Formats: sequence, structure tokens, C-alpha cells
Amino acid sequence: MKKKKLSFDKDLFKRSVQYNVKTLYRKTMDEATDQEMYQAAAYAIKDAIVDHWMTTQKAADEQDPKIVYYMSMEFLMGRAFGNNLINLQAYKPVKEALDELGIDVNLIEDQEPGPALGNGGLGRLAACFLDSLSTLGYMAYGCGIRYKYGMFRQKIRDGYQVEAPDNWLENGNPFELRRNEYAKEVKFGGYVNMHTDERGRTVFSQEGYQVVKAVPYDLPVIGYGNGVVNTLRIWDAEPVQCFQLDSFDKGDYQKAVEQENLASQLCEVLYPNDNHIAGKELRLKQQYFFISASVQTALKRYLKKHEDIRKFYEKAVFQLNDTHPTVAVAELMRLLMDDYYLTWDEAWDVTTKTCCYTNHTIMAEALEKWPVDLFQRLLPRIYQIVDEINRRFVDQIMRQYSNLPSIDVQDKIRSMAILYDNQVKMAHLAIVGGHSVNGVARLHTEILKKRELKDFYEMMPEKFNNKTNGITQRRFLMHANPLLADWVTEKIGEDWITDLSLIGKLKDIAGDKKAQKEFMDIKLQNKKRLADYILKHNGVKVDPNSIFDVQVKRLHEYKRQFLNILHVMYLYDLLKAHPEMEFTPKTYIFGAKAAAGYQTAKLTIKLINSVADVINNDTSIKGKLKVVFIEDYKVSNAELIFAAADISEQISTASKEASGTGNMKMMLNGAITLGTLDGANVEMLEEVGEENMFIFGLTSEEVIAYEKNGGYNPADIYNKDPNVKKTLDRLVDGTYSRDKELFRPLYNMLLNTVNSNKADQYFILKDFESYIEAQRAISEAYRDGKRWAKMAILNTASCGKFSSDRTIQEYVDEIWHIDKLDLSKV
Ligand code: NBG
Repeated sequence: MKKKKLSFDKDLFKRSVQYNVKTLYRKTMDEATDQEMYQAAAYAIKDAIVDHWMTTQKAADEQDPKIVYYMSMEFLMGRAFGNNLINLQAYKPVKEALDELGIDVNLIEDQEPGPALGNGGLGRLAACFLDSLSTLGYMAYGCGIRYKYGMFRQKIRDGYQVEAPDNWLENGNPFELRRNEYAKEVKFGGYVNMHTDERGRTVFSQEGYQVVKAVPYDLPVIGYGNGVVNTLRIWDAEPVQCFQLDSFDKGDYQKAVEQENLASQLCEVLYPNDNHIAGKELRLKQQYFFISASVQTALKRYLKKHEDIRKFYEKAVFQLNDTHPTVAVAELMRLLMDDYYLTWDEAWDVTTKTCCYTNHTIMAEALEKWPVDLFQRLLPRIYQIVDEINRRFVDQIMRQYSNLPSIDVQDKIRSMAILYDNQVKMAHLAIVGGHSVNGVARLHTEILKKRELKDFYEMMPEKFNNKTNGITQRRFLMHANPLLADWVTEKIGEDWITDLSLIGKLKDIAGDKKAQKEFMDIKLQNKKRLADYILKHNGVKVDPNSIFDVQVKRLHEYKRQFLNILHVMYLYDLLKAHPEMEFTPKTYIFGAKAAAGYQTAKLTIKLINSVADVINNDTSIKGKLKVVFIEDYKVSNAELIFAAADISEQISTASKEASGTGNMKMMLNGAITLGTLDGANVEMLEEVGEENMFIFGLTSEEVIAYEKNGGYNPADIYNKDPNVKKTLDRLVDGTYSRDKELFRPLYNMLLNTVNSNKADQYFILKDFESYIEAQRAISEAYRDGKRWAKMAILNTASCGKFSSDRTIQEYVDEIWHIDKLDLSKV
């Protein structure tokens, strides 16, 4: 049976755009700029959204389902305009309407600065999850921060990364609603006063604090074709009240100024670190700020309908996206005890049944630990509670392991206590204070259980579970690659849009000659689209018939962009030495932002650009090899890149990449993965089969064994293999830089112990040979067009598991236990 589409009134939309241009800008259609036209169109779309939004709220009020609060410091939403149209099933009518008004929909879409309130995979995952929650019809709130400046804009100057502020709110955000009526107060600092009230209860109150007003802005999150609109609620900070100068004595005046300053700083900027914690005081303030406001809101909402706060967990679940929101555990305890007078045990029961924690990394530098004195000074009452949670937990460890020798018990305490070495360990608080701990791919979860969190797993195995990540096919196929999306629909019908497992049906036609030709034609068109973008932005001409070999993701040593560019250097030498060799033309495409203070990452960007400069300008190789670094990699250009990729580089040191999600986005678009057995690559291999993927390198067990036992010396490889030696020497012989010392730090990192880091701690040289071999295999496979087309189709066809709809349904079934809204009843 064909499902009914949502209705959309095209003529009303047209009138609305014209009206908006007039009332917002006092202009006629001819006079409006592109940006003004975008705003006018976006407001017209918002009108259509609001009705659905209200209906969803009404259904939620009547049906009173359990609500997911997805708490996250990051939501990397990307542009909303096109995505909203897709999920409203209004893309085509809007495109037609705009055409009729003489406006190009692509031009309009390009006017929107995508909200970049996230760094990379972690933030984008949160965005995909919201899309899936709405599409599956579950009631949810995303809870986050409305940073005034999101992820910085990257410029490349003379090959170096330069950061520019991302002033995404410059022209306002037509999709948001400011909800002053839901503002909350959040308190920092001061001290805790303890006294007994008239009913004999011990009451704790924070005194001498600074307070800021948290004001929520709501953004709609539209489900695909079902009329469900959830809310991303992001908080901004404002001063509590404008103070009157004359009514303040000197001390108050000082405090008032400080409060104002705090409010103006809090939400100023997103910390641009991925898989790395800077440990700044302001960051902890940000965390407590949005968590306190969100937890207060959730409790308020519950109490509108329910009396017994001890059953809060029946109607709410907090999913903590990594440790960043973990202070929610203590904040919920605080509110339940101090404001709602529950006993410790009652509050603890509610808290542990409400909170769940997702771990996203095993990288040591990403584990959040706060100095006790900072934590205590900033959050005195919260600290008391954490201290008590810790005391009780340490007791529990001692009881549970009372049969062990005391030295072993001490080991357990050292590895699991929440407070240890004068630090507050946020992951430990998240594990102890909730009932679920999940990793984001099977391998990652196993590593957590067997190694990183081994003692916790032994003590509380029931909490641990895996939820392999996924991505939304609405944005990453329908919106990113309309040609392929239409082709898939033509072949198997449109139900894959909400049930990606159906895409497996394409396997039947993977060997079909006509299907192969169509599929590769679409790929070629997408490669031409990207080639145009590259010509425009980089001034480099690339050949759409060459292999587009893509590595786009945050720049991090463990992700090993360095390995990739070293191989390009190796290939270039080879080609120069053997100009007549059989050579499959290749275009290596990079895109990556480096954290502003991450020197090695920044130098790697410079190296990529320097290599690109030399190779792209060497006419002797006849354009067979090109290297492109795409500036300012972000959700919007990512979509163009994914659609055009032939090869998807997922080459992290095995065991280090928790899951990866770019790998899934490129697989869905028919790229073939070149990867290590890491993160979700392992599960992708199971789905697509080893003949349709290029796997190389050490396994995670091998890496972990080397890390534990030593036994790897990169110098052995350097000395043994003349080709490797030659490639590495190029880093310091002036080939890629007049200043021979420029890339010396990278060279040293491979061969010498630097600071306390072992030489080549990410096993680049160890994996180099097998990487070269895999690259060679790719070139060979590409020469066989039929084989390649079949592999590419099979990748798209085997992507069914990697929809975030599947992931979310697993969270629902195994952790959240929530029911769907039924809009047909309102
Ligand atoms: C990242 C991992 C990725 C993973 C995403 C989403 C952090 C801390 N972790 O491998 O590095 O895909 O989280 O789970 O950003």
C-alpha cells in the first residue's frame, strides 16, 4: 500500500515568500538579495513546520510517553533548509514554486550558514539520532548549547590552516524560537550552607553564588513524512537582570559585573577539540550550565502531569553523549534532594534509573578529569554530592571484594574511584550513576569491556552493551546524492527512505550490465560536480575519470592522514622514476580541520598542501596524479564529497577509532572502503564481504600487544626498505619545502622517541607496506570496470545495517524502553 504523503500548499508557500520579503525587508522580489530571499523562504517553511510542531506537542501532552533527553555538548546539524524540505516531503513543490518565482533552490540553500555546533563524528551522530528519533516517531529533546560561534571556519593560507570565527548567527536563524518563558537560573560558585528547617530536615543551600539566566532556543527536528516534529533545545546565557548602579554598594557592583561577564562568556564559543580535552574552567561552566537548565526543565515537565517525583524515570531518560554531560548525575541528585526533599536512597534510585552513558573513545587524552579544587570551587554543592557518591561506591568496592588481598582491593579502588589523585573522573561518575554503558561499535565495546573499563565490567557486567553507530539516509543519500537516491527508488521503490535494510534488494542487480552503467554514470556526474567545486575553490583541475580517493575527517594522528600522504609521496617518486609504467590516474582528496592548538595536526595539513603544490604543478607526470586539500570541510561540502568518492580511506590505527561514521556515509554512496580492521569497519566487512573492501594493516590485538609488550622498532623498517627510506627522506631533503627543517618534527615522530611518546606510536611504518599493497590492488581493480561497478553497487546495497534508524531502535529496545507517539489520534 502506498503511504499518504504529507500535504504541502505550494501556492500558499509562494504567497508567503512574497509577503515575507515585503514585511521583513520592505522590498519587492526583484530587489531582495539572495540572503534575504533565503530568509523569506525559510520563514515560509517554518510556518508549515509550526503546525506539525504543535500537533506533536499536543499528542505528547495527551499520550504522555516517556521522553528521551539526548544530552550533548555538540549537535552538528548542518544546514536545515534542504533537509527540512526533504522530511516535509516538500522538496519538489518548493523547488517548483521557487522556479516560478525565478529563484534557484540551490542558490537559496547556499545562503544558509549551517549550524556547526559540533566538532566531528560525535556531534554529527547526535544530529543523525535526532533525525531518526523524529522519523521513528519517538518523543525526544536534544539538549545542548547555543554557541554564538560554532566550529571555526578554516582558511588555507600558504598551505597553513588559519582559523576564522564562525559567526553563524550574523543574519539571525529563521528556524529558531526563543522561549523566554522557559528560562531557568543556574548558579556557580559560593559556598554551601547547611541548616535544619522547621520540619527537622537538613537543608543545603548555595550562598554567595553567581547566577546566570539560561534562555532556551528551540529548533524543530522534523521526522520524514510522518508529521512528527521534535525539539532541539539549545541554551543561551543572559545576565539575570540589568542592575541599577545607584542601588549597589561597591561589593555588589563588583559581583554584578562579574555576573554579567560570566553570562556573556558562557556560550561564546565551542571548544574546537575532537577526541581531546583542553580542561579549561569555562568548559566545565558550559557543561554545568546547559545540564542544570535541561534537568530543571525535565523535572518541571514531569511534574506538570505527575505527583510522585520518585517515578520520574518512568517518563524520562537521559542519554549522556560521552562524559561531557555527566554532571547531570549529580545535578539530578541535587534537585531531587534539595528541591524535592527525596532521601539519598530515593534520589539515587531515580538517578541511576534515569541516566545512561555512551562512551565514544578510548583515547587517553579525551578522558575527562577535573582537578578537585576547580570542581569544588565552581560547583560546591555538586562536589559534595559527588564526594558522597564516591564514598558510597568505594564502600561498595570494598564489600564486593572483601575476599581479595587488600593490595588488590586498593588496585580496584585506584582504577574505579570517582575521586582519585585529586581528580574528578567523569567517566567513572557516568558509569556508577547510570544503568547503561554503551560503546559505539562492537569492537569498541569489546575493548571497553576487556581493557579500558575492565574492572567496571567485572563488577557490573549488566550495565554494558553495544550500539553500533549509524547515519541518516535522508541527509546522506537523499539530500547529498539526489541522482543516486532517485535511481535506488526507481529500482526498489521508496521504502528504503525509512527502512534502509531494504536497500539490500539492490544486490540482485549488482551484476546487471545496464544497472552497472547507470550506477557508474551517476558516480561520474557526481565526480564532475565535485571537480567543479574543486576548480572553483582550489583552482585545480582534476580528472573525473581518475579514481577519487577520499579521506575527509578531523585531523588526528590516530586517523593517520600522514600515512595517506606518505603513500602519495611514494607513488609520486615511483611515477617519476618509471614514467611509462601502467598507472591508474588518481586524485587524492583530503579535508580536515585541526584543533587550533594541535601542532602536529597543523603541520600535517601544511605537508599535504606542500605535496599537492609540487605534484599538481609537475607537468612531467601528465596529470596522472593529483592531490587536493578541500578548505573548510563541513557538513555541506561533505555531502558533495561523499557522493563523488570512489575510495573511502578509513585507515586509523586499529583499536583507536571507536566507530567512524564517515565510513558509512561513503559506503552508502557506493565508495569502496580502504581500511583497517577498526571501529565499524569490522562490521561493514561482515556486511559487504572481503572481496568488496580493501583491508590492510595490523589488527587491534596486534596493536594492543605491541603497546603492552613493546617489540616494534620503526628504524628496522626504515633501514631495511630503500623505498620507505627514500620516501621518508623526502620530508627533510627539500623536495616539499625550501626550509628543510620544516617537516623534521614529522620525520622525527616516525623514527625517534619524542617527549615521552614512542617512535611511530601510531604504527604508520609498520602498516606502510601492506597499505602500499592495498593501494596497488585498488588500481588494478579499477581497471576492470565491470568488477568495480559491481563492488560499488554492492557497497551501497550492503549498507542497510548502518542507518541511524536501526541504531535508535536498538537504544529504544534495549535501553530506553519508550513508546511511539500516535499522531493519528490527535
Ligand atoms: C568519536 C569517535 C568516532 C565515532 C564518534 C561517534 C569522539 C570523542 N569520539 O569514532 O572518534 O564515530 O565519536 O560515536 O569524538
